[in-house]
Parts: sequence; C-alpha cells; structure tokens
Amino acid sequence: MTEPTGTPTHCPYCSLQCGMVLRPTDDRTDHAGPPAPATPTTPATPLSVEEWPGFPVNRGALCGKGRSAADLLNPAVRLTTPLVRDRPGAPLRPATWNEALDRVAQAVRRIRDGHGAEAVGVFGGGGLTNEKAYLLGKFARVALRTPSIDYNGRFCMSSAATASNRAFGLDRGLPFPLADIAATDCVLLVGSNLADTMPPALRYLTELTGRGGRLIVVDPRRTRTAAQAHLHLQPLPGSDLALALGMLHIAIDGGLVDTEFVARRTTGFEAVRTIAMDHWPTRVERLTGVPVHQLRQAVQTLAAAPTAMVLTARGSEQHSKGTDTVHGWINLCLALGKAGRPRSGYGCLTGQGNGQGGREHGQKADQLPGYRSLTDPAAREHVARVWGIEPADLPGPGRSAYELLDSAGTPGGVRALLVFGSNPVVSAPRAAHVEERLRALDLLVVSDVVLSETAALADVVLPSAQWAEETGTLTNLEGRVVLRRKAVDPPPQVRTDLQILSALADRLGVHHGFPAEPRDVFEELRRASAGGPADYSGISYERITGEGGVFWPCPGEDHPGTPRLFLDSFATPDGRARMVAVDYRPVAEPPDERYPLYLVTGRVLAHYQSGAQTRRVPALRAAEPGPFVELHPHLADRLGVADGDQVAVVSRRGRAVAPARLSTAIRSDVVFMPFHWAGPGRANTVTNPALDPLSGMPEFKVCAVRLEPVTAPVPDPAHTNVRHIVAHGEAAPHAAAPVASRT
Ligand SMILES: Nc1nc2c(c(=O)[nH]1)N[C@H]1C(S)=C(S)[C@@H](COP(=O)(O)OP(=O)(O)OC[C@H]3O[C@@H](n4cnc5c(=O)[nH]c(N)nc54)[C@H](O)[C@@H]3O)O[C@H]1N2
Ligand SMILES: Nc1nc2c(c(=O)[nH]1)N[C@H]1C(S)=C(S)[C@@H](COP(=O)(O)OP(=O)(O)OC[C@H]3O[C@@H](n4cnc5c(=O)[nH]c(N)nc54)[C@H](O)[C@@H]3O)O[C@H]1N2
Ligand code: SF4
Ligand SMILES: [Mo]
Repeated sequence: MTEPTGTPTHCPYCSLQCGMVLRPTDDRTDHAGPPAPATPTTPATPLSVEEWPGFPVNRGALCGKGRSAADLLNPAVRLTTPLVRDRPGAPLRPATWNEALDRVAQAVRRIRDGHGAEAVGVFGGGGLTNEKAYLLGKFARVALRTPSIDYNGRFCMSSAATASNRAFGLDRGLPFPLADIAATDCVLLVGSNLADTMPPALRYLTELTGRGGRLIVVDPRRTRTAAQAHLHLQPLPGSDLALALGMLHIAIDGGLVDTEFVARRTTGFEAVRTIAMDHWPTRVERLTGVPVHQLRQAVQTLAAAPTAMVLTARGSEQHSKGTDTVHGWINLCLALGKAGRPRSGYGCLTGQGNGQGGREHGQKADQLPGYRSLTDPAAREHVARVWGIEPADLPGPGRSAYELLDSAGTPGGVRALLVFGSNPVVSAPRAAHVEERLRALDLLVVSDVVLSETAALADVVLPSAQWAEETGTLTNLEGRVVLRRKAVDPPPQVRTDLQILSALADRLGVHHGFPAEPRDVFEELRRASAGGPADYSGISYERITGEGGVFWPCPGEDHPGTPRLFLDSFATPDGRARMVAVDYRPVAEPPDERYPLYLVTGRVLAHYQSGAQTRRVPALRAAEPGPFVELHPHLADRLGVADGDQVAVVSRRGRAVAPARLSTAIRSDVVFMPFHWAGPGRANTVTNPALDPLSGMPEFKVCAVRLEPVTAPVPDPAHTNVRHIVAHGEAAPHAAAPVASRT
C-alpha cells in the first residue's frame, strides 16, 4: 500500500486504538483564506481525520467517534488556561501556570505536614498513555510518597484482570490478535455489545459467521451485537455465574469435557466439578431465566467446535462477584479444552484507549511497572533501583478507586486529590455521594482537556494537551503496543501531563527523575518493566513506528514480541492453568417489593464514557442528545408510560430522570440507562457501589430500582456545561470566564 501523507496515529478513545491519519485541514481546502472562526457547529479544527488502511486492527474502518475526534481540538470546547478558585464557593478564574502549580504544591505540603503523606491521593485514568500512567505512579510513590493512588480502570476490567492473573498467571486482555476471531470456529461473547462499543471489531465476527463459524451472545438485552448471533441467551442481569456453572454441568453430564487437556494443562478441576454438579439445568433455568434447551444448545455448539473463544466484557464483569463470574467462564473454556492452543482461548475485551497499558505500569493501588506487585520484595527492589530510592521508601498498597473516593475528606481518608484523566462525578457509582465527598476535600486538582463535571468542582484546573498534540504509546486490547504520534502543537497555555508532573515534582523538591519528554519516560519504563510480566524492554519508539506495533512481552530488541500467549504453557509457576472453584451468589441488591426491577447500565454508540469529550462534539450530540431509560412496552403499559415521557428511575441511592425509550429488545423486568450524562439523567446517581471483594469492582451493571412517571418539567441536563464553556469560548477563545462554583 502507499504510505499515507499526514500523520499516521491512533484514535483518542477506545481500546481498539484504531489507526487513523491526521492531515492539516488547510491541505484540503482551497487556501483562499484563514480557516473560519470557531463556532459550536462548525469547529475550526486544525486537522482532518482520514483512513489508515494499513493498520491491521481496524484496516481503515472508524466509528463516528473516531471520525469526529478532531472536533475535540476546537478551542471553543476545551480548556485553554489554568483555572483556580480563591476560596470555597468562589468561581473558578483564569490563572498563570506559576500561580496554579504553586498553589497545588503549597496545599500538598500543608496537607502532608498536617495529616501525613497518605492524605494526598492521586486518581488516574486508563486513557492516559503508558508514559503518563508510569510517571503518575512514580509521582505518587516518589514525589508524594503516598500509597493513595488508584484509577478508573478499577471500574473497567479489574475483575477480568484479577481472574486472569489467578487462572493464567498473566493478565493480557486478549491472548491473541483480534483478527484470530475470524479464524476460530465458535465465539461465546458474554456481556459485550461490541457492535456499539468497538464497531470496527464487528467485522471479525461477521467474517467468522461468513465462514460458517458459530456466534453465541449472552446479554439481557437483544443488542445489535446479539442480533448477529446464531444463539442469544438472555439471562437475568447478575446471573452469569449460574449460567456458566450450569453450562459446565451439562458439559460434564454429556461427557463433553476434554479430559486429556484438563489433566495435562490445568489444575483444580475436581473442586470445580463438585460445585458445577450442584447446578443442574432446571435450577439454572430458575436462576437465570434461560431455558434448559438453550443452555444445552449453547454447550453442544461450543463443545463441538474444534476451536473456540470465550470473550467477556463489562456486562459479565461489572458485578460484586465479577471475578468469580470470570472464573466461571474460564473454567468452562478450560474444561472444554478451548484454551492454550491456536485460535482458542479466553479473552477480555478491555475498554479504554490504554485500558491494558494503563493497568500495567503503576497507577493501580497495588502495583509497580511491568505489571509487578507492590508487595513482592524482588519487584520493590528492582523498581526502587530504577527510581534511585530505597525499597523501604516505597509505600505499600492503597485503597481501590471507589474506596479512595469514598474516603475523601473523612478522618483517615485523603484530604487532597489530584485527578488525571477521569470524570468520577459522572462515572463513579453512587455518584451523588462521591460528589459530596469530593466537595469535602481540602484540595481537588483536576488535569483535563475539557471542563468536565469533576473539573468544575476543583480548586485548581490544569488544562492538558490531548491525543493529537503529544506523542506517547498505548497498549490496545490485544497487548499490542502502538505509537500515537503528535500531529499538531497544543494551544499556547496548555501543557502535557508529563510537563505538569515534572513541574509539580520539582516544586515538591524532587528535581530529578521526572522527565517531560515522552521518549525519555518510555526509555525508563522499558528498564522498570524489564523482567516483569508485562516486559516492554525490547520495545522502542523506532520499532513501533511502523504499522503493526509490537505485542508484549518483548524482553529484547531482537525479540519479535508475543502476539499469541499460552500455546505451550500458561504463565503460572507450573505452567498449568488454574481452575478456581467458585460458587454462585445472588446480586448484591436483589429486587423486592419497593424496588421490583433490575437496572442495567452501559453505553451507546455515539458517546464515550462520562461523555466529557463526546458531548462536546456536535455530530455526536446530534446523534444522541441526552440520556434515556430503555424499557419494554409491556412494562411501560403497566406503568402508564408512553415513549418519550419523562420517567424517574429510583433506587436506595437516589433518582435519575430521563425520557422513556420503548424497546422490545429488553426483558420486561429490566430497564437500561446509558451512563454518559450528568445532571438529572445521571445513571450513576442510582447505581450500587457494592464492591467485588477481590477486584474492587463496583456493581455497575445491576441494582434494584422502581420506575415512577414524572409530571413536572425536568430541566434539560444534557449540555448545561457544554453551553457554558462554549459561550465563554466564543467571547474570549484563550481566557476562561468564571465558571461553575464549588459550594
Ligand atoms: N460507544 C462507546 N464505546 C466504548 C465506550 C463508550 O463509552 N462508548 N467505552 C469503552 C470502554 S472503557 C469499555 S469498558 C467498553 C465496554 O464495552 P461493553 O462491555 O461492550 O459495553 P457495556 O455497554 O458497558 O456493556 C455491554 C453489555 O452488557 C450487558 N449486560 C448488562 N448486565 C449483564 C449481565 O449481568 N450479564 C451479561 N452477560 N451482560 C450484561 C448490557 O446489556 C450491555 O449490552 O467499551 C469501550 N467502547
Ligand atoms: N453506570 C456505569 N458507570 C460506569 C460504567 C458503566 O458501565 N456503567 N463503566 C465504567 C468504565 S468501564 C469506565 S472505563 C469508567 C470511565 O469513566 P471516566 O474515568 O469518567 O472516563 P472518561 O469520560 O473517559 O474520563 C476521562 C477524562 O479525562 C479527560 N482526558 C482525556 N484524555 C486525557 C489526557 O490525556 N490527560 C488528561 N489529564 N485528561 C484527559 C477527558 O476529557 C475526560 O474528562 O466509567 C465507569 N462507570
Ligand atoms: S472503535 Fe474505538 S478506537 Fe476505533 S474509531 Fe471508534 S472509538 Fe476510536
Ligand atoms: Mo471501561
């Protein structure tokens, strides 16, 4: 193929990290004059997004979010100067970098002196590049000396990560390239709506079925993904573990277990078998609502396929028993012998742009770079040496994400929080409580690209460069490390997160070890990760400048990288996969008389996560302007609700109000809300923060609610914040007017 002109790089959003080419906009215009001034509907973006057919994951295909990503560069919708708040309740006002950074450093010192180092916390994000995630973890442990760091990836794939580490000795989302999906014989896809969440990946499922392969989807809703399946199992939310145990029961009963594989490549089957035998099909039908004949059909299809994959995503994982549930699926996969061989295996579809790399290099509460454990003496020794400190000076593990947020402003909790790349006011469970906790902090600092709802609460807001404005590496859902290249300079008063961390470390008296150049940070990351499970030591910027990236582990410059894992042995000490005995338990909050329905939350095609970015993109806002409550017409009838009527979704935590959207694709005992919006329609006002005891994952996917028709008018929540910042952007593109106040 021809080399693209322009800058080949990668999308700012999800874990596919689709390849795209960025070209200066005036390359394509008639050069008749300067670009038109920015308005909310015709943003003056300096770049246009074009296809990069040579990148193997998406082969040129992009979803609407990727195609419109350059709109995020529009100065009218983003932060262009630091902001500070002079006292609680005062509005944010523009400030110089010196003033903003001095303020942060002074407050951090004061809080540290008064309350101890652990009172200063850091909250990171799975969208940050490897370089940022690495430097953020080092910043917490070396510059702040605090154990209090965790990140939004805890809310994402932490249950699958915990289960994969225990079962396989290693956690890499997919143990094979995504394209292998097209070449297997059967895919069991559990709790993933990838037609909406990773659209270019759908082609691999279509290729699979086009070749005669089978697709089974497990989802309480008949999504666009489920509509592609030969068999769609529609269980009650939160009952996947019973389903997996019941399927294993049927496999054992029917003599479908691959006993040779189980004996040679696994341990622990006997205990797993005992529990599965308690889950006879009619019992599982009662627990899950999936008819016995469908359970049998699914098992037979899966067992009969010479090769097969079991893939999970958030639908199965975001539960207070998410880790056990993933073990249930892994056990089934192993018992049928569909792992540790080509075109077969268990995989987790990670979510955020750097959901994989972001969990490998140290922003996680319990972890050091290279996916090392913070409690392993050898790992501490190795990393301390790279960092030039004593192992004893490395803090121990801190609280998990929700616990960290929940501790804010409480005795013994954090009194200062520095947030980089997350918007927990919208995305954390029991969000009204989290918001209250954040307001109780002595210091909230947010580094972001836009004035997110969390940034709007901060004492200091630091405008950070984004995606097309800086170089860095990301590790996609396949474990493929790619180079996202800079294509354009950031606005003058915007800095990169690396520059921010470097300047803050300096102000805290740590003058070395915090380089602001991404390549310098990556070179150190290579050394820090050397010998660890996620070994990047053989990966260099030069090696990943081409089209395919390099898959970790890659322990040497002459090592080709590892696209496929576990073919000969698993990464456990004895090389065998662990089957972990797990038993079914109900959801943390089962429906009852007062709250008789299940609420499921998730995503829509047009918006990304907390919506902080995509709600500011005109085409995406037009495609999906606001929140909604999806419910079955039978349920709507019973409640006297018509399509478009405002309904309140009420749980023990609070109420969210949004228009009803009637759909026969959902069970009549379940309602669905996307979580992309703030204000009255914020789904997370309602969700349950019950945590998985092993992974710290909240039960985002299911809680008990009731619906109430709403008669009083509801203020339009969707774009209050957007309008505000757009308005000030029009008035003065590079200076922020006072914005939302923290009271
Ligand atoms: N458009 C878009 N794409 C995205 C994102 C986005 O915000 N928007 N975010 C990215 C990120 S970070 C992530 S993590 C991924 C998430 O990608 P997905 O996991 O595909 O997305 P979700 O919509 O959260 O959940 C998937 C499905 O789980 C189902 N589900 C709910 N409860 C259960 C259950 O108990 N069992 C089963 N089997 N299924 C259940 C829901 O009905 C839903 O259809 O998407 C990534 N891509
Ligand atoms: N109810 C419910 N809640 C959920 C989920 C669910 O399914 N249901 N899913 C959960 C999941 S899987 C996830 S991953 C979380 C995600 O939830 P969040 O962490 O809130 O995710 P984002 O909206 O991506 O937030 C990223 C923020 O960082 C900013 N940003 C982007 N790039 C950069 C950068 O390079 N530097 C800095 N400093 N900032 C940057 C963006 O503008 C945005 O404000 O939500 C979780 N919450
Ligand atoms: S699928 Fe994900 S990475 Fe690809 S263009 Fe869409 S948001 Fe970007
Ligand atoms: Mo995620």
